[in-house]
Amino acid sequence: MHIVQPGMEIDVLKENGKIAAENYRLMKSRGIKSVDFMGSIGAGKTALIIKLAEKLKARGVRVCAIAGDVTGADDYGRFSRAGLEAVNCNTGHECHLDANLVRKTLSKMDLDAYDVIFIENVGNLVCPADFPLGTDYRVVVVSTTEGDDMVRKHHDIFLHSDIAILNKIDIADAVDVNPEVILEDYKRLTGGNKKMITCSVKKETGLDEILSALKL
Ligand SMILES: Nc1nc2c(ncn2[C@@H]2O[C@H](COP(=O)(O)OP(=O)(O)O)[C@@H](O)[C@H]2O)c(=O)[nH]1
Ligand SMILES: [Mg+2]
Repeated sequence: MHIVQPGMEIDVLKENGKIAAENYRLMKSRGIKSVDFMGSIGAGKTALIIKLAEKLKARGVRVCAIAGDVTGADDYGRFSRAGLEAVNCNTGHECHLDANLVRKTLSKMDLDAYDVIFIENVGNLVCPADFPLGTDYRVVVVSTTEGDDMVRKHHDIFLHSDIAILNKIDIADAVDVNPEVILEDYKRLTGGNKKMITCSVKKETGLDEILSALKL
């Protein structure tokens, strides 16, 4: 039987917050900008990170990716094959990265070698929301192939992220999804204070807008 003590969840989140603040200070002390990419499996996080990194590398920016997954090295392999320096970070069982795992991963990296670190979180729209990692930006990536109801079903992750991205605009018609519905839901949820950026990683649209939203 799994018993959760009263207050335990709060303590875990508090401890995570403390370590996230340390991660933030560590990366800032080395002049690194960092981004946590959250979102469902298949939303296009890996593909997006590869494209954004290519654009930054063309400008001389030194980028590294942390590939967060429960098990395996699939995304790590994709980053590496795309010529993006990467570090693999398996959670083992957990459905999200946490600040402590990221701290351990950062400790294995040569932080003086990078200007930007992109972290790909474990694919889902629930668990990562509660666990900031200490990045400059938290980004949620969703795609048209997930249907039009993800904002209505997953308030927390959209409220906890700084930027939302709607990917796979190129196949919205093919999957019978009207992007306007998702954009409207997002606007209603966030009170119109934040913008959801539409993009197609495949067709390479919207990528410059994402970089400028990340101030990169
Ligand atoms: N049509 C289309 N496919 C995409 C787009 N972005 C990603 N994909 C595809 O969607 C699948 C999942 O992408 P992936 O980057 O692995 O998603 P992740 O699980 O969020 O990392 C892959 O087959 C990608 O090639 C896009 O903008 N349009
Ligand atoms: Mg991936």
